[in-house]
Amino acid sequence: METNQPRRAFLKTVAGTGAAVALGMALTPALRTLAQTNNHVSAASGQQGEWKPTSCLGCTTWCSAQVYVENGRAVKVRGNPNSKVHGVASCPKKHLALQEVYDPDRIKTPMKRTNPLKGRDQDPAFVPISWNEALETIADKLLELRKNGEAHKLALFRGRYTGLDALLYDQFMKILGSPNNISHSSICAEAEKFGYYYTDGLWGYKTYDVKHTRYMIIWGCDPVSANRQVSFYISAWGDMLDRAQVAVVEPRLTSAATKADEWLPITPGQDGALAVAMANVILAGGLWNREFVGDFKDGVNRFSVGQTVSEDDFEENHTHGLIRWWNLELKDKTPEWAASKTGIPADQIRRVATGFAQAGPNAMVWYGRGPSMQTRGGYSVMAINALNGLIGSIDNIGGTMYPISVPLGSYPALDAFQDEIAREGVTRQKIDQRGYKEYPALASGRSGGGVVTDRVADAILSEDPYDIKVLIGYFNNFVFSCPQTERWERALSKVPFSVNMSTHPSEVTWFSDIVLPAAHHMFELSAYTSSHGNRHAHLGLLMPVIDRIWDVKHDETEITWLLAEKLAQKGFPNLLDYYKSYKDPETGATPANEREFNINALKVRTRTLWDPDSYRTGDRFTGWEHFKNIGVWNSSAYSGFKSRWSNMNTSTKKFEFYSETLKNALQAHADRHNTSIDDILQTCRYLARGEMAFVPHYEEPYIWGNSAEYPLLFVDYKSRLAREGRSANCTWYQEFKDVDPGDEMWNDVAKINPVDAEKLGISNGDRIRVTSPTGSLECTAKLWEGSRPGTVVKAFGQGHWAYGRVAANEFGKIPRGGNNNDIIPSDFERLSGSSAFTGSIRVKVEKI
Ligand code: MGD
Repeated sequence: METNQPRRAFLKTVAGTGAAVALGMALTPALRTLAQTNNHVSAASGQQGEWKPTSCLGCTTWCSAQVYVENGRAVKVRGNPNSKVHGVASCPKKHLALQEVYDPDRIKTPMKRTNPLKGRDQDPAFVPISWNEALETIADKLLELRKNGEAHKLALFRGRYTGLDALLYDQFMKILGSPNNISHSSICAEAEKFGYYYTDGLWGYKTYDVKHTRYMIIWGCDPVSANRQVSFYISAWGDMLDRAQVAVVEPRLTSAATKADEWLPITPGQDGALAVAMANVILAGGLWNREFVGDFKDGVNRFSVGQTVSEDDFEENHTHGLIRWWNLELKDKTPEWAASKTGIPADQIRRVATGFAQAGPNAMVWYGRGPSMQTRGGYSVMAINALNGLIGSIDNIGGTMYPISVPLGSYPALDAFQDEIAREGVTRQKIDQRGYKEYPALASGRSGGGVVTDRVADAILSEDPYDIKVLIGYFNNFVFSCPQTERWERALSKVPFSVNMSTHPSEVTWFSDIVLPAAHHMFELSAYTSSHGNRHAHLGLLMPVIDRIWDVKHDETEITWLLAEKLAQKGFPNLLDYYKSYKDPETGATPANEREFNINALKVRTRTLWDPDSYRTGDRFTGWEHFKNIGVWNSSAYSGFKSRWSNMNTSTKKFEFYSETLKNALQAHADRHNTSIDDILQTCRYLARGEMAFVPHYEEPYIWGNSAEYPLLFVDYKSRLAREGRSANCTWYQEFKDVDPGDEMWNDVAKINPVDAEKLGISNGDRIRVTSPTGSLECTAKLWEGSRPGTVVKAFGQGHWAYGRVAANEFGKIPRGGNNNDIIPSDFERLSGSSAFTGSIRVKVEKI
């Protein structure tokens, strides 16, 4: 399917004027002037305003921002023009933060639960308490655990975070003696990293050289809406479209697809088939990159469909195992073979693969959650990234890039502050069951190296490996954001004592015993965050650009210090003694209170960037005050293209079409459980056996539900307004929800192709129930041709029942719309530990 709308004009406007246009408003000349000046007298109020630097944590993009503050009030936001990553450009999400910070539904004071019963139907009956009472209660619970030899029964849940997270997430836990710091990474995108790591050695996120690319295949993500560094990419998109061909592989018409040259509306779960067929076309057509991959010794292409090739005939340069990959997997995987599985015509597969390879090496495949966060997604994304390997676009101009590192200072050593209890506690098995036979979670090549976030609910319920007695959570809402939410409701009801540090009441808050009001990251605290894009990395400061309106504190630094003080008063001084080792790098002074601790930690960590005597690279500053005023440090522009070739972080240092790195990791995991790799793969629901386990390959998707009872496949995606799960109490989110193709304002729609709707007797606007094998939700039917026939497409984000008065129809009782996680079963891409949100779930739709 091809689109022919005037794509350049549309996207350039979105990019150039940031969210204003995306949100449906045009910038008047007066506003444009405002956006360009640093200081300004408001026509409305006559007040002098000022642009102040900070950063946004609305998603993994981590943009540096500026906030226009007038008369003490934040009134407007934009990208920080000093950032070389995105400059003044900003995605729409950043603007929503204004409504978050001034939300009347925020948590304004510490509270405690007075209803001892926990459950969705139990009003917690919170009452306000003092900070002192809250801290006393928490400190007592922590000390009780240690006294009873149960230090490990403390768990800390982390969602989004700042660069200072180590103070709480790592150091606090290590000194108290618990191994259970649990992040949200595996409900975010760990399986994406798996595809890179086991081919080109990066356990992390790529950046994309979009300004120099000539062909882009976007696979299962929407770079102008979500995924990485949206602010930069939307600003570069219009020019990129003038220069490059774009093909989008997606079961739904995304924002990027509306302006692409080709849309390949793939059947969910069949991504691996498409990837190996494209590889077949590239090799059989002799289109691979000789400089990167190598060639047949006599220069004659022997990749012929159905024929094996002798390894002796080919000499590889910067890659490993190409011939084995061809012989084991690719030789029979023609576009005709893939067409029946993917629903994409063979000629389109051939055309896109050929155009992409001919544009190589200045071309890229950019993939996201769609093909990766599937039950058998690990091998699919290895196959997709292997296309980048075939055309030599890894670490190459116009291709995919490794992140540029930011040279940060180290934190003071903490070993001396860990007592016997702490040293023993941290050696325990983590509560998420990582490293169990069925949860290898092979992050960075290690058995149990990564988190399995969503297993925690079941582990708490079954007390395997043990029970959790004290839980502290911040900046996360797992009752809403993890699959099969009712398990989390039961699990949190079971934990005897839990603390939630949050800006807003949430579904997690509902089950908590103590609630602490958190400072808003973008406007009310000091920290840092870093990002990369546009051939640069930046480190941006988060700054208190406005006075705190309510009695809130920064969770990672201030609350942590106050807890350390309380613990010291009660006879456990180790944590406070350690935190006191954060001396001010300028004066050498020991922190005397939570604010000084916060600033010292920030200065210690970033000293290599702002202190002229510690300077290493990138932007130069005259000192801390100078850095604070600018608000962002930039690296130099990346110029080391191809330096990673034969210098990759894989076992062979090469790009691995036959992954020795994965073989080693699987073998280590199998050894740990005294079994074979085949047994591990069977346990993890993969079909591969023998040598197939080490090459990127196609597997039939593992699907929940049978097609007779559940005829449609469910497609979950992120709104371009989604500040992860926390936009729904902003009226702008509801008001402008139709910026997502096919969506509607103040509504939550499941988008169904008219062909399917007719068969089901469903009309536009009908109230419907969508049911999967593990749950159901209610929302509105939208007939939309942008949904591939056979699918139901629905944005994640609505369905909150305890996130404020806008997000719910009736707070605490009736959600607004439906939460996709109520119908997504708890399942995993086990090799990476990721939750499976895509390509794996069948549903039925009924009119109600
Ligand atoms: P959120 O749901 O955004 O985060 O899931 P989580 O990590 O659980 O909830 C964040 C909580 O932090 C909210 O309660 C909010 O009020 C609070 N909060 C907001 N600002 C602050 C602050 O400054 N400080 C503190 N302390 N608290 C704050 C996110 C996760 O969801 C992610 S990262 C992804 S990528 C997944 N996306 C996704 C999806 O696309 N589809 C489906 N179905 N599920 C998904 N779940 C995942």
